[in-house]
Amino acid sequence: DRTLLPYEKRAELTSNSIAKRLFTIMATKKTNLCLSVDLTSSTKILDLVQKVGEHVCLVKTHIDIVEDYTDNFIVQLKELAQKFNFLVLEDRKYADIGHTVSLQYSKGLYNVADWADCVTVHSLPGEGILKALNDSAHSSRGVFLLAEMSSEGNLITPDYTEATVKMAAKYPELITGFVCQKKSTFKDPSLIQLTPGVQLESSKDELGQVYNTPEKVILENGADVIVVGRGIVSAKNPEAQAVVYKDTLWKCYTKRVSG
Ligand code: 5IU
Repeated sequence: DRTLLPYEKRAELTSNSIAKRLFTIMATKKTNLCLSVDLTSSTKILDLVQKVGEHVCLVKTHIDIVEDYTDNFIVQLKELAQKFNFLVLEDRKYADIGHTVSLQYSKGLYNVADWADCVTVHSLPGEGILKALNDSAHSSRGVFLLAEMSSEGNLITPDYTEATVKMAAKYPELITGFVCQKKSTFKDPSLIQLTPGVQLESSKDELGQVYNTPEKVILENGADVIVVGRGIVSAKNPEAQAVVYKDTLWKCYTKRVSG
């Protein structure tokens, strides 16, 4: 059972440098919280990250929703990443043919390859997408491959999930882990399970997002890094709420690894 090993042990097993760093950050900062900063103003993003940076292992961005993007925004975000010791995941969900994805990854306005420690990728187009990223990513970069989604009625089938996990096994140096919802999805303890769709109470939003509780996703469903967006971002006091999430999530993890 991959989920019973502590993060510091799993850090020793990885072939991907970002997975190693992320496991190590989680173990040293004692947090498995990933903040999804889905805000459209760069100053609001930086203000929030300044407040919660010490409580998270990973900050997840959607760079294409930022209305006032400048290269300086990235410089400042990376300074905060250094200061607070967290990694940056651009949740781009690449989904095109390899050639196009290599351009989207390393060209254009955002130059994601320059600054994102890791990115999310669909397996839908086939292996070429991983080949492309493997060629254009430098050695300290990682990919979270989408094996499942949190939204109601999504079209991913069990066969698709299984084929996704098989595809990842061919690129151990590139793959940081899977975005998935279930413990049974993969077995390899060197890979990280990133799970979105988490709030303190189970619920849904009006557009099909499904929320599970920390207990459920960590103790039953095998989540290693837990993505929280509106649970923190829309709270009256995001900083205080981040601490509540961090403590709750970490407690579930320690319970899991202590048997
Ligand atoms: N996200 C999901 N579900 C998924 C995948 C990504 O919610 O299956 I893959 C993203 C979308 C959003 C964040 O950026 O994670 C969750 O935000 P909320 O906690 O606000 O729902």
